[in-house]
Amino acid sequence: MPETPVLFVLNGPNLNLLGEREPEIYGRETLEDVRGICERAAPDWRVDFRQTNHEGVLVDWVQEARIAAQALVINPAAYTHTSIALLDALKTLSIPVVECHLSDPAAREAFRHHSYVALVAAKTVAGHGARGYELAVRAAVELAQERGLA
Ligand code: CA2
Repeated sequence: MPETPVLFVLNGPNLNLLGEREPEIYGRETLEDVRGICERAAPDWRVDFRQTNHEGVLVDWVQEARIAAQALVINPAAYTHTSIALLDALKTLSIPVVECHLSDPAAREAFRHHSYVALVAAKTVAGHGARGYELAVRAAVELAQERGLA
């Protein structure tokens, strides 16, 4: 039997506060709720779901995904708009990358309008709240299957 494919779902700074603050922007679900949404959206995959407040840790995890994952969903939070280091790490991947945001950054402050991650993402899901993760996971799984990775 082939090995269970692995999906990394990586979350950036402050997303550990999900459900506790600013529900009008980010919704009422907690990050643990989002983990469950991701696991249910990919029942045939092992979902490795993580959050960090540190840019370098996110870079380390993207590098880990090169060898350990067949697809990646990432909500880099504020690093979306600032991190060339993260972009450079993502550029080294040959697995599909799907960018996911709870809110729609394009409809918010001007400083959120540019995404470095969008330069390498096969798809971006934004503005669907926690359910957006379900859409992002399904898209990542589909892309990996299309590319023969899973
Ligand atoms: O909409 C998204 O998912 C964002 O990636 C969230 C980031 C923001 O910087 C991006 O522009 C869009 C912020 C995450 C902060 O998460 C919080 C959650 C609850 C309470 C406070 C912050």
